[in-house]
Amino acid sequence: MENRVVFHIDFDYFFAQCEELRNPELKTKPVAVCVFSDRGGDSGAIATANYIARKYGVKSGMPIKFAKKRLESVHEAVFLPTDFEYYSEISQKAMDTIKEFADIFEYVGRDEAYLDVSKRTGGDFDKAAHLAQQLKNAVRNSSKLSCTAGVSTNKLVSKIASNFKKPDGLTLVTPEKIESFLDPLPIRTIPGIGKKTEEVFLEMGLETISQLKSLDVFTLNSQFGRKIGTYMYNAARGVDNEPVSPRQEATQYSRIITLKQDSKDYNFLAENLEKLCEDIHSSIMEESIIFKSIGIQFVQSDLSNKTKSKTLKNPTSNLDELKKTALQLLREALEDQQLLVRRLGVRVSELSKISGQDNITRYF
Ligand code: DCP
Ligand code: CA
Ligand code: CA
Repeated sequence: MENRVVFHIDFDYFFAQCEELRNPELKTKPVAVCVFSDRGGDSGAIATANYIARKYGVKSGMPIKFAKKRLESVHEAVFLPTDFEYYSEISQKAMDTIKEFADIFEYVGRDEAYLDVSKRTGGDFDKAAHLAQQLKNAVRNSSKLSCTAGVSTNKLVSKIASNFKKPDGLTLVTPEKIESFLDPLPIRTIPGIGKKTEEVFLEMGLETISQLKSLDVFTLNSQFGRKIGTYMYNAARGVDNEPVSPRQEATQYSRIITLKQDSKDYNFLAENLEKLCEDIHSSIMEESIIFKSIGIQFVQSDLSNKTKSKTLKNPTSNLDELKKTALQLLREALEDQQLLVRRLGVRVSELSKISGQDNITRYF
């Protein structure tokens, strides 16, 4: 087959759109969904906002206080707390619909997925555009959600394409149009390139992807390291060979080990538990995941199981908080412990993405 055909699908103003679904009156008002911090009051950050609120400059990541200031004069503005369970429910339903359109389905996060549709379109981009429109209609029918689709030959260009026109967009970039599509875009539109990297290029007088192409791969590698340098070199040319790899939503991460000796000694178990926490933490950081529930597990000397878990007030990705909670669960679990512990495990669940954006490491 000559062409791969890849879709990137991204739900529009996702948390805020979910809120509009269960309360249609919100549709005509500015809506901001807030992650309130433990400090109380208005401390915390905006998770996302609907497009009406965005007109007032309200953005993801902005302190709630700033957002309230921007909407000060708008009395009907609505600020809501997050409800992750509800958003996941809607996401699952929509993702089930989306999967049906894929030869290979790759779950990226609650509001994002890649689809390889090379087989069913036979590499034909007219067919692909039609299929993407059908997918959007099907998602609207099954879940009432609007989403945006990027259609091209690889994950990178499809992702940039889906970002190009939102909400409710469909951007098709055929192989022969990739260069003219990418050239005028700001360097920042390359996934993984953040503010800091953008500034480095601006200082070099480089603003657009076309200008970025003036740097050869050796210059980029020496400035950013071989991995990132090569990634940028290829990205500027719309080159990305990363396959769409089958991936479903992870609902939990867990690790379990067999202890060097059976034990019910707090210090011995705590030491092992901390290592397990560190291990699990490094994999969830790679995936930019935050969690809300923490559990520990004993497989006891008679092979029976014992578990304890705790749900946090707010999702976190903090290692100290993970360790602290796991150790507290360990202490509680050992209070009436008769049997020795043979295997020790830890798990985190009720997962979400740190943000809708992918970590740059995913693009290598
Ligand atoms: N999110 C978050 N904090 C951030 C960014 C995002 O909590 N700093 C959450 C809320 C979003 C969801 O992730 O609804 C998806 O993020 P996106 O970046 O895809 O943004 P939206 O879906 O909200 O808007 P868009 O229409 O631009 O895709
Ligand atoms: Ca989105
Ligand atoms: Ca997203």
